[in-house]
Amino acid sequence: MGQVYRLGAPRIWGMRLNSLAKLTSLIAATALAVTGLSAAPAQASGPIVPVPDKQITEASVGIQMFLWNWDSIAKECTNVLGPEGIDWVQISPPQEHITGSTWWVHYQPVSYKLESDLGTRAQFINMVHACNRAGVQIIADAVINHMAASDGSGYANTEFSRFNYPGLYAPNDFHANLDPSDPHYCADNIQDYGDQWQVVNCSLSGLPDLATEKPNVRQTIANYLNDLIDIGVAGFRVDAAKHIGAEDLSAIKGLLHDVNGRPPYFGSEVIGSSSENDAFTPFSDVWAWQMPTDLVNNLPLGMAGIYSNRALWTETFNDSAHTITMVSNHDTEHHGGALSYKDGLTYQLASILMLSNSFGKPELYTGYAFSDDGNGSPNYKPGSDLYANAVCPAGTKALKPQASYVEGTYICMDRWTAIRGMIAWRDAVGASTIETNAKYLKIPATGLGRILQYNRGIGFIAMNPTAKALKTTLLVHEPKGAYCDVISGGQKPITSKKKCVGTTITVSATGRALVTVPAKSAIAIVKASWAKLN
Ligand code: ARE
Ligand code: CA
Repeated sequence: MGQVYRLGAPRIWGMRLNSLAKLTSLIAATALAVTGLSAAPAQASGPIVPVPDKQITEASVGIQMFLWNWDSIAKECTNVLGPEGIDWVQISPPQEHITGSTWWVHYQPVSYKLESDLGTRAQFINMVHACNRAGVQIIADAVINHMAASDGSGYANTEFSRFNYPGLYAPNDFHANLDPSDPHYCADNIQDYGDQWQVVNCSLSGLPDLATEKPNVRQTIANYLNDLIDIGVAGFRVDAAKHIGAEDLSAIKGLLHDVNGRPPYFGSEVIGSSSENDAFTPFSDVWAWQMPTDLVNNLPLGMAGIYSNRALWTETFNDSAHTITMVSNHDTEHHGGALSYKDGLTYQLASILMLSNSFGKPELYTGYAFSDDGNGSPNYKPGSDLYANAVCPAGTKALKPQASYVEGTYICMDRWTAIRGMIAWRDAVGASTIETNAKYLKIPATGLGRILQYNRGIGFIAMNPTAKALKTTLLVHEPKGAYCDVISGGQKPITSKKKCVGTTITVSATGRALVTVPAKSAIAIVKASWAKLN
């Protein structure tokens, strides 16, 4: 589509919708009871391999693994993501989709069979179990606002037409085919994103819009999501949530099975302002859509930019406990408007900045190298109609951003030394708040506007977005002694011989250290490692 990602005008309709939502779910539940369908029976037994029993909070770190097939994610959970402390993985949509080699076929569901070019149902189940065992929750991308914009035969040979999906939906389950007197009837595409009625009832780019106010439609969607929950999925990134609307979406959530005794996790994709998001935060998290733009604009300006970002974030986003922070996602990477792997170290630094900030719940993003934004990965094998296993750069090339990648190579940001180090840093430092520690914010005279340092009493980080290394003395506020930098040293920066894997940082009795912060990079230490070295 290639649109510029802009923020919609603030709209204040959240409060009204929230109370309506409760009423509607009550009505839906009553209607289901009358029609004899059962609504969300309490689950007798959980999945075979239980979901890791933890909630997604600001202390968690997630990652979107875009178009990784199920076998590859299973291996990555076991070998990398679990051991390095990733808490949750957002996977691409798992349901049957239209055929084709573009990445966006996955956003046009044909049925809710777990058969796609990313893997079979058996492979999906295997992945969920492997990740759950590794302590990594699976957050599935749920495409439930619409179905496919064409007629034909799906990836798993399901016959369908645009408004007819045997066993799931009949034509009158779509807004376009309701009786014209129905208040939800809309046969057009959304023309005005400022008109909330259109946003919910009309079609998004020709995608047939499900009548999610209807109890049978809600229940069909819930059956699909409950299947995923019963397998062991922890929650959902709800695609096009803005077009479902908070009222219908919260009612659908009410039909779902619990995960570890709690409702499943919901992240709602509502590209818009914080006031537009407000309707969704009573039952879900939302993404910080302005953040990728802020990073693109401000990070190249140096630390002054980072300062203004930090202030902006806390003012313009929703509250920290409901906000997922992001540098990019699959849309911004492919349609434009965010930093990407093509920006190399600057992209990595943006992710470091996000992980170092206690505001929000950080979600990293990693996909594959591409030249044409619409294309799926060249890793897609038209002959077999399957995505081959993700192949990361070989050897030490997997450990940091590369200047260029062979098309189709997976970027595998989760393996970068600096990212691994920062996940550990956040685990140690992340729970403390900026407010408590704002007094430690300093810009040293030598690097005015270029280095940010802060010390939360348990960790320290200095970032340098410029193209030149900066050597300077910083007030680190840590006890005297030697520390190992996690940016160059990674998750386990101390060797068995008590040496640093990367850079050693020596702090004086006055809490100062002479440091060299590499270009477009950072240094970061955790106080917890002090006792091991000194
Ligand atoms: C494809 C073709 C279209 C064609 C359509 C139907 O590109 O030309 O009309 O198929 O045949 C993805 C791709 C689309 C693709 C679609 C279906 O990105 O290119 O369309 O799959 O295959 C709005 C929505 C937001 C949505 C974005 C893309 O509000 O929900 O548009 N994002 C999600 C996913 C996408 C996905 C879909 C939804 C559909 O993340 O990957 O589409 O399932 C402003 C507005 C936003 C608006 C944004 C962009 O910022 O405020 O609301 O986002 O502009 O238009
Ligand atoms: Ca809709």
